[in-house]
Amino acid sequence: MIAVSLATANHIIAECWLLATFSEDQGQTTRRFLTPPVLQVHDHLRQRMNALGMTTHTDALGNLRGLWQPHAESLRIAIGSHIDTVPNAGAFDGVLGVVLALELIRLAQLASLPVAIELLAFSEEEGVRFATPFLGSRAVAGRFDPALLQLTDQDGITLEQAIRNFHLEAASFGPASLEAAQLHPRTRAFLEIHIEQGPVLEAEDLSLGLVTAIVGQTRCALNFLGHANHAGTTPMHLRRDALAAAAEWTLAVESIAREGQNLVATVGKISAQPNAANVIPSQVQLSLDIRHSDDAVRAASLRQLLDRAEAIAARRGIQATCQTLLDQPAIPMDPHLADRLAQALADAGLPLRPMTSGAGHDAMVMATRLPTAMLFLRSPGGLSHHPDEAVRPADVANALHVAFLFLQRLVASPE
Ligand code: HGY
Ligand code: MN
Ligand code: MN
Repeated sequence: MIAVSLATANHIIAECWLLATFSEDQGQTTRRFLTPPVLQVHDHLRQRMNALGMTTHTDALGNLRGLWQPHAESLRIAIGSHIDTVPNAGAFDGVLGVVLALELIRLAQLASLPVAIELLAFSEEEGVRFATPFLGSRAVAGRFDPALLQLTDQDGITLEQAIRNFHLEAASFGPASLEAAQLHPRTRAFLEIHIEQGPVLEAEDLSLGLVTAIVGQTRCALNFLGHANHAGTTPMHLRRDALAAAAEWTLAVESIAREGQNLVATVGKISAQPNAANVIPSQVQLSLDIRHSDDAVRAASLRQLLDRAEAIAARRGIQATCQTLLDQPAIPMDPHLADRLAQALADAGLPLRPMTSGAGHDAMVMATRLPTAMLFLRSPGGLSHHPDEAVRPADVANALHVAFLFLQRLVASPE
């Protein structure tokens, strides 16, 4: 029987705060895909893994991977989460799952559990730098489309160039290294431990949640094309103002999502050209993020929003176009693994709270490849994607304890 102390939990939290200092921006945590601070995170995690006797390597998509394998034929599982962040992020989204996995491996070693564990520190889950999420886990799950290599970031650097610029151990990047990034075929299960990033566990005063499914999400890039003109001489009725159209549509997105049941839709990014106070905007780009647990509802709602964009544009004499960047179906977690997690929660004397994840996770990509389970920790204040994101030490201790009990159950009965 193991007991996870609050001291251990506090060490884990302190390590997440340390990793949060590895950032593109001074004084806040921003760590986009394969930017320089990722090298600092890799150096730190690689040292930790080597100290645990793990072998490590960086794969073709910049995922840092570590392997603890007591015996060549041990039951093999993968555990991990992402190390990239949104701009001005908190210290726990993604990284906590990686640091917890390190401690879980240490506990498995102390208990001489006959299990091989691959630790996956995914390089790109948020989809910030190339507006496309889950790049790292797509490579591990064998779902990476090489056409994505031509995506460009805000500086015009392609995804392929970003990979080549990063000091990857895999000297030659190409189809062979992409193939080599795929999960070892003997891997039986994937576990991701993550903060809930929402208000449910906090509202019900619960420490942990058992994820049963992850909602589907669509991400689009909208473009409103109007006509620039002089802000002082152009009468209002003669304007083709792209920003006014985009603003009208943004409010329509909010009102249509409010009318839906458990539908969420967000316009998070906007850029306007020529972006001058005395010029009527000729063109506006907006992002759309729309999510629902039912794929048919998500598709129908997206159609309704795009029809609305076209109607607004037509009335204003401008054009509205949409490029879909991600169409990620809702994904159920593996029921057998969920049962074991439920048993582990009971073993730990903790209540069972099955729940759907409104946030996307690498687990939804990994679940297309192998049986996958997710465990949530309470998000104090229901806050995430915010520098005040937090976790409670007791919840971290509970998560580690339940994950260890889950491992024990998996080893005891792998089928
Ligand atoms: O956007 C999300 O759902 C996740 O935090 N990447
Ligand atoms: Mn995350
Ligand atoms: Mn996130």
